[in-house]
Amino acid sequence: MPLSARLLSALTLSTFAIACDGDLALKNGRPSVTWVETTPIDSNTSALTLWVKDAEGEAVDVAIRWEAGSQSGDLVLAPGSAPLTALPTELGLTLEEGQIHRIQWDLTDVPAGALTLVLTVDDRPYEGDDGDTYRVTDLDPRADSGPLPALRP
Ligand SMILES: [Ca+2]
Repeated sequence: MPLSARLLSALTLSTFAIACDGDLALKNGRPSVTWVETTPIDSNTSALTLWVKDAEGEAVDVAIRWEAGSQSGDLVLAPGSAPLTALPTELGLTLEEGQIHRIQWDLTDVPAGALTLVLTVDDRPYEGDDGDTYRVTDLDPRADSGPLPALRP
């Protein structure tokens, strides 16, 4: 193959690779939290179950805050809890609700009664925009909540 043809071929290949990268970035499905549920463990700890979904089955970070009237705070994990970062979602690819995860929530600084959970879900924590935010209202973490929907505002 003449040099010019090889150069052209190499150029075409690299252009193709760039185009593919662009397509992949555009096609990233944004992750979501679909449902949450609390189950009390003791007076200051509740198990928080959450279902997390991502179209590509990517690992997802979930940041959670609570709001109760004029008070609010970051969710504090109880000692020994599972993490809220790099949550796998592959097992939920074919499930409408996504993959189930369960963490333990330290309620020491959380007031009694119902509150709102604000969950931000990100599959690309080190690049691009922050993830989408979902809200769960009327959740009492010291009670069996049953599954409650997480909704976009
Ligand atoms: Ca994704």
